[in-house]
Amino acid sequence: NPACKIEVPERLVVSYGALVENGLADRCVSIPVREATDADILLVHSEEYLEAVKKTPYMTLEELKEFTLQYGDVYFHPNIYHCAKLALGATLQLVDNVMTGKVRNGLALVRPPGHHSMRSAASGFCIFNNVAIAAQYVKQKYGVKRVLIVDWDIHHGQGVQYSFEDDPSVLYFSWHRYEHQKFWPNLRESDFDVVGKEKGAGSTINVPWNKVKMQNSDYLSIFFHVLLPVAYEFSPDLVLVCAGFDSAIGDPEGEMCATPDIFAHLTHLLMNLAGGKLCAVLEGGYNLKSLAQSVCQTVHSLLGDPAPRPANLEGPCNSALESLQCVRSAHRKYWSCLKHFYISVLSQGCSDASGFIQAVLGLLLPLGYEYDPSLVLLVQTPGSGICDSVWQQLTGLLQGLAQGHILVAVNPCSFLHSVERTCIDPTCSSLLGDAAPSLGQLHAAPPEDVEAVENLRQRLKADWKLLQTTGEFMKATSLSYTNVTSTEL
Ligand code: Q9C
Ligand code: ZN
Repeated sequence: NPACKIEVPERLVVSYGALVENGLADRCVSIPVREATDADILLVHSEEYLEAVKKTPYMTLEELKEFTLQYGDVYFHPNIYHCAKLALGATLQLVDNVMTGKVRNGLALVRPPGHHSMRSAASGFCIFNNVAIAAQYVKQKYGVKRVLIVDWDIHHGQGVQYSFEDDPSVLYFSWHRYEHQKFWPNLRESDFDVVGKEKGAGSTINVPWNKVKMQNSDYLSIFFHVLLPVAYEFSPDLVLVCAGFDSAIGDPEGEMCATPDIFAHLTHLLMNLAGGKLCAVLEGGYNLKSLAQSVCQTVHSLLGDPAPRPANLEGPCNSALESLQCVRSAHRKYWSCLKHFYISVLSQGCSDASGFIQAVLGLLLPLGYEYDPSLVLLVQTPGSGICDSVWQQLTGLLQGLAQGHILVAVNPCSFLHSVERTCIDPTCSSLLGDAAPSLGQLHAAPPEDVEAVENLRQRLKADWKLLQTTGEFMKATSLSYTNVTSTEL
């Protein structure tokens, strides 16, 4: 199928080759692959579909073409059933090794990709839904309570969304090229107002990109103002990434302009969730050069290397701000972190973890990324009331700035304390690259300081573009956004 001529074996050859050339492959633990079993596949797919795919290795070319016709933008090579079992098996091997603590995190370099395949249908180069099955697998095998799936591929992983639309234990986030439904797979259900069903309402988060050429600032703004606040409130036990790199510059499908460096930051920003348990699984990425560089940036961060200074952060474009605003209002009723912007750092004396984290994500990180310092100086003052795990989250997140150049001045009392306890100081642990312990599910932050902090944000946002969450479009179309609260306006 000519629509599929970009999903080629060279994608893995160049990705792995770049890891070897940059000395990254040697620093990783290679995990042996296995073939997925029928039971694994049936965690998400139907028996009829599995039986049909099983027959493809024995079909003639004519029969394969005929079989393929019932699905969209996918092909069946006689070997693909075998490859799809290895892709899924590799994903599950990674998840097993992360869950049992044998490795800290990892990237599964696999093809065919998975996020478009549905219960009874192949789609968009995908046969079995590697990541959706991995989420079901960890819930069943390890009793994991909450899984976050971050789909940074440039296409909407509709297969993942359908698998979990009524399941509150799996939070699915996807951004995708949408262009008001003009872009493949052209689904109404990829829009921002589709949020999940029944008990799962609020646990599907769609960020449609209605223009091409989105840049680093657009991606970071969505992380700071949508994904990260919700992810910290959700408090996952495991983070799975549908790691498609067709969202990087030069990709013929995505046509976006984010640079490969951005994946170092996206990865870094997710690494303090779930105690650092993160499994990235390759999805798309069709510009071989951009793909290889993006894969290296992701692995650098997974290995704990400092991230490069983020390039050209000029603030989000208006179309991105419109999407951001729409997603936030669609989800305001499900996530307390979206009800207000920055909360409760002042009079509460930082004793409230959820308010503090919201302020860090919504105010401190956007300012820090835009300012682009060459050194971060973090001072712990006595009596700040910041508990160890919150302090570790802060120290971890700030290491994404200044290429990881950070100098921390700790409160001498807490230092003495930790020597007595003969356990490692939380600051040292974070500087050594350990993930911060999970904060647990965050409750709604107390509302007292909303007004004061909101005033501060209003004053700062004229000069700091990464603080903006509304754009020029609001002036022209504010009347049509009737569910936007006055706080937001
Ligand atoms: N211009 C993944 O990235 N459309 N799948 C192809 C050719 C299908 C993408 C149209 C794109 C599927 C995993
Ligand atoms: Zn894709």
